[in-house]
Amino acid sequence: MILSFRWYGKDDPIPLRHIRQIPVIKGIVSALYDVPVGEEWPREKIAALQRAVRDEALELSVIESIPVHEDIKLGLPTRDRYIDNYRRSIRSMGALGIPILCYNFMPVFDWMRSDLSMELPDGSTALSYDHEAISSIDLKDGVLDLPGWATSYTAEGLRSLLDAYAGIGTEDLWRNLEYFLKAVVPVAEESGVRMGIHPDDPPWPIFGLPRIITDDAAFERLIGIVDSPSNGITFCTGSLGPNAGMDLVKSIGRFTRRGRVPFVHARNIRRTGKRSFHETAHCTGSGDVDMYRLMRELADAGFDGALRPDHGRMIWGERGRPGYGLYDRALGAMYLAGLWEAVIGASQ
Ligand code: CS2
Ligand code: MN
Repeated sequence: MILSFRWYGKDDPIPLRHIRQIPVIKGIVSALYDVPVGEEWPREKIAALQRAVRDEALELSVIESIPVHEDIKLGLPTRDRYIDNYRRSIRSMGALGIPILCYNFMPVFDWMRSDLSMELPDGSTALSYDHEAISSIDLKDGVLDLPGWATSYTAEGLRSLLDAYAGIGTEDLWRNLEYFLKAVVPVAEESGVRMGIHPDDPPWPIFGLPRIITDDAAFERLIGIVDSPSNGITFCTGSLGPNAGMDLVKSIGRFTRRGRVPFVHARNIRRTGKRSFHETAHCTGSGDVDMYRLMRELADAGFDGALRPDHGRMIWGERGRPGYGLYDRALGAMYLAGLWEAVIGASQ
């Protein structure tokens, strides 16, 4: 298992030098943040990122993410050009020996929360989600009015994108995902890159937009589209955790045993209602995700991919990118490393 840590590149307020001081971290999860969505990632830029990581005695283990252009999700005729670029970017990853690619297929928005700094009883803050609050938001003016939330869309851009999705239902989205996977997975396999789709977060539709990667049935359907070790899952415990009907331990074991889990996001959440939850510290006692049993099951299933602490709380007065401060993620990393050492009976 490669214990890894997400780094947002040179603009991340947390330097690699600090990440390196977390003694258990071996891998870095990163991306290029200055390539327009849909364009090919220049190989020399990926190589420069890899060099910067190696200069701190770490390894660039995962690219998270190469974003999938909305035209691909919408199934527009322009998608073929973007898919071609995607394939070329994957080839470059493979040529540089970067083995894992995380991506998602969520329309318009990535993860969604109603509050980016909900105060927990101990004075720390965490991200939280309340379905009623999200459902009461009206996007017709193209403005997502949530405190602290930055979207990359102009009002006009968001409005026209939402219009474009008006005719897209769940099955359309599956069809478009299928088209994408059939085009890119063979290239990933040839290149020695394992792709892992990130589940939808939260795992249900928001703003009337379809969301499809939400449970075991979806994973089963996904891996059946192209039967390849390169067509896998990023098992994000915090994204799936709000789905109370899912047995995460069973699920992670089932798909890991089939060789389809190259990457794990370890994050804990506490469910506070049918469609409400907040994030917590990583440890089992803090939330509803049984981290110990998950790690034991992963070890039993022979997990050999990368794993990273996902969102942390803000503690000790730290300020920064929501979910991506240093302190709580570092605590999470140490905790996860401790669990892993115990379940495999050896240090890494
Ligand atoms: C991440 C996602 O911050 C997070 O919750 O897990 O933003 C993730 O990077 C993307 O969904 C992957 O494409
Ligand atoms: Mn995640």
